Amino acid sequence: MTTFEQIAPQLEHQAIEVPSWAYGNSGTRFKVFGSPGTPRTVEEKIADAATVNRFTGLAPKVALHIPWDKVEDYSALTDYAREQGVEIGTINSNTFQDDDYKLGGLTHHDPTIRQKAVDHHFECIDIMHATGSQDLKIWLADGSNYPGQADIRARQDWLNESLQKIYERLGEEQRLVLEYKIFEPAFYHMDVPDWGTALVQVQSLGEKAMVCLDTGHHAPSTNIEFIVAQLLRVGKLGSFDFNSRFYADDDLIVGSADPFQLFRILFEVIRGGGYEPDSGVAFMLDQCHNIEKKIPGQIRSVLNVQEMTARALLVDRDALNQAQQAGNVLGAHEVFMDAFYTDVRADLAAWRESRGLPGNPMRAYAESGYQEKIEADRVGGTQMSW
Ligand code: AOS
Ligand code: ZN
Ligand code: ZN
Repeated sequence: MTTFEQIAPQLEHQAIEVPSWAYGNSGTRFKVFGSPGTPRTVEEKIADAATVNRFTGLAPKVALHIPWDKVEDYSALTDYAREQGVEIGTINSNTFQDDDYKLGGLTHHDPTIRQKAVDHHFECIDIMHATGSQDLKIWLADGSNYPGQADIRARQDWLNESLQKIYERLGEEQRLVLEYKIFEPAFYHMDVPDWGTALVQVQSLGEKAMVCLDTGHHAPSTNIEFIVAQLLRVGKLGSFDFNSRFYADDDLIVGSADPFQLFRILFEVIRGGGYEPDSGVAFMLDQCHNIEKKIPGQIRSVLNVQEMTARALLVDRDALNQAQQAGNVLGAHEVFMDAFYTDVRADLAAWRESRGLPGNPMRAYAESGYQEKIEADRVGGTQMSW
């Protein structure tokens, strides 16, 4: 049996990047609810992200989305983030909210629109230089709604040309991570619908191009941990967008809908070396808090990832391997499930306290007065959406 004491040192380096848009108002196509205390500026979003880190020690970076988080001076924003105790992480591009991109961005049939989308990514890379960000994350809304509407094959070539241009612009230490999604907003075909397409595209670019796996972007019943294993096997898993879902891209709190799936994913990450500090696999959240308070929503999320990581680390890999080699089907399954069913909450609370963190970050935040303060202070101005 592996014990908590044995795995505790491996929890030290865990880092989960939080998305700036989790602190803004969001919703569905039916309604975006406003909520008291919502940031009115990028700085206020960063302050909230830093608060999540202060209470958990788990979230040292905040991802930005351009143009949602556009500012005049990114060096000043980087300094501001550092003063708050966090770094600016991944820069996310956005080619889904401009009328020109109605029929596609990087894959559009018109080369001038494709170039416009490429230029947007060049701007993102400039921002990355100012913020010291490593990753440019590209998620494309590109696709079509009706069979025959678009040349789905030519668009793969146009996508590749566009990505090539972006890739060539990257700095030495920078990476491009390409995210795939099965559907939405396009409903007939997406230009990057699955990990196979993402892999084919990034493999043709080079070493600095990787795949981003968003856990909510698959068909129901997809074995996501298998995709994790395969991408790690070929060295192309660049990052995760963690969230959980009941139906499609629900963007709910990671680990809330299916904690066992999160456990299985994290086990394969660990098994495949993706949890090593220098593995190059970035853990990120991609979530929206439509009805719950946003900061506690984020605290809950990073704690869920930590808790399932601890349980996945508890899998006795030697015993598992022995049982597998012996063809002991139920013995191997039992080793796996023993770890999943281990309640690590009390051990984690004690471990946090030993490091000067609150044992129960949810309660500590609720008692801190931060929520009441932002609700009182942030009146006037315009609350940010996403
Ligand atoms: C969209 O479904 C994707 O998950 C992207 O990662 C997107 O950029 C993010 O959700 C912000 O909307
Ligand atoms: Zn995502
Ligand atoms: Zn998504």
